[in-house]
Amino acid sequence: MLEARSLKKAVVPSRLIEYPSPANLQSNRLSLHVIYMLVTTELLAGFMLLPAAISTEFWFSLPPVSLGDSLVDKGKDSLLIPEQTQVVESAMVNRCPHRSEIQTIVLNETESSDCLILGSVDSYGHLIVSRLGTDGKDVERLTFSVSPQDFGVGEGGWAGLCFSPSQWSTTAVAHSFGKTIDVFDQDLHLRTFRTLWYPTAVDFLQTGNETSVLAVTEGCQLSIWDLRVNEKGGCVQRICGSVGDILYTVCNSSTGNIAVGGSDRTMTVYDPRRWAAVARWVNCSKYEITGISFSSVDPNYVYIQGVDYEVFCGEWKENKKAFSFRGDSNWLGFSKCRSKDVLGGWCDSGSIFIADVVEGKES
Ligand SMILES: *[C@@H]1O[C@H](CO)[C@@H](O)[C@H](O)[C@H]1NC(C)=O
Ligand SMILES: *[C@@H]1O[C@H](CO)[C@@H](O)[C@H](O)[C@H]1NC(C)=O
Ligand SMILES: *[C@@H]1O[C@H](CO)[C@@H](O)[C@H](O)[C@H]1NC(C)=O
Ligand SMILES: CC(=O)N[C@H]1CO[C@H](CO)[C@@H](O)[C@@H]1O
Repeated sequence: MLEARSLKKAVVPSRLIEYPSPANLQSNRLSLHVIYMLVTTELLAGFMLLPAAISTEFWFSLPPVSLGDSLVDKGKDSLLIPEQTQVVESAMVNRCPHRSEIQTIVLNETESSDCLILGSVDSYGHLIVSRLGTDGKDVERLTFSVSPQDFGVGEGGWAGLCFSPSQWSTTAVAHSFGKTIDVFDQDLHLRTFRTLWYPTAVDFLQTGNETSVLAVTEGCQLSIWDLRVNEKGGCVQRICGSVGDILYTVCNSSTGNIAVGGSDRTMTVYDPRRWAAVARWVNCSKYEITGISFSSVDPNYVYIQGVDYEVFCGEWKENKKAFSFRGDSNWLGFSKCRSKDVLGGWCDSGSIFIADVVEGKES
């Protein structure tokens, strides 16, 4: 059983981000990195990045959370009640010269513990990857920047980005308007996959020790692409959902399952060995689903984020909700740490929410 150990709310000073721009429905515009520090008691410090008005990114640090036994207060229907805290430090990340609205930002760890890789992509598909110190300070200037393949033509729109789990320098960039997924090794263009519909989400999958496979949601379909395959433009699988619905999110679990969700408010989990649905959680969210992440603590649990400002955690096989929390206005960005159950959301109002979830005591 999972339990929330803390839920904190902090307000981004409005002088920093005066009028946050909304980006697209499913844009992923918050990235979270958490550092565990050992002092006398164990402490947890949060760290996040959000893009502001258009094209700059900000870095925030929150006060450490003590990892004591105290659990979060809960209201009706296991709705967690946030505890107010304050941003202790903030800075502008000054080297992401995007010229249009940032759509996705991703932070990834590197071999060295004091350095992170920051990737960002804007609405024209312009990708910038740079290094960032874990203290938010510059370690090095820009690492590399790649202009979209169709530079100068086309229109802006949603764009997504993911790093290969085995090699951070391998990056996939999805550009909605161009109906393309471009794969790069640093700034070297490796391949373009052409989707049938506007892509809405992209994620690398790991099948065994292979990491050349990508999952993409496009329209009502989940499509799977393999860098090693030439036939059919690299598309190795297409799974059709109900026509007319739009999928907005795809993610994989440590057990290999793949989950998708979207406008029909339903989450479907597939087994990639048979491409059969192993679970469906119909109408689980009140509004359209724009984000799903499997728990890193227990892969039987997922976190589902909807267009309103709710996020809930539940057991996907049992279709059973465990707890939820809410932002105080629409999410502008939401993400879960890659390897820990720490979730962060950024709201239109300027509030940020951070939840820390652990394995509960009773089972
Ligand atoms: C996975 O790695 C092992 C050992 O490195 C190798 O023998 C095997 O062929 C790899 N499998 C695939 C599918 O590449
Ligand atoms: C995806 O699956 C691989 C292994 O199958 C795992 O290492 C990785 O952490 C998974 N990603 C997520 C977000 O759980
Ligand atoms: C899910 O919601 C739709 C309406 O959006 C409704 O028609 C359908 O019956 C619901 N299904 C279940 C299983 O609740
Ligand atoms: C999402 C992602 O690419 N995560 C990677 C971040 O970096 C570490 C170490 O280099 C990898 O192990 C992760 O898979």
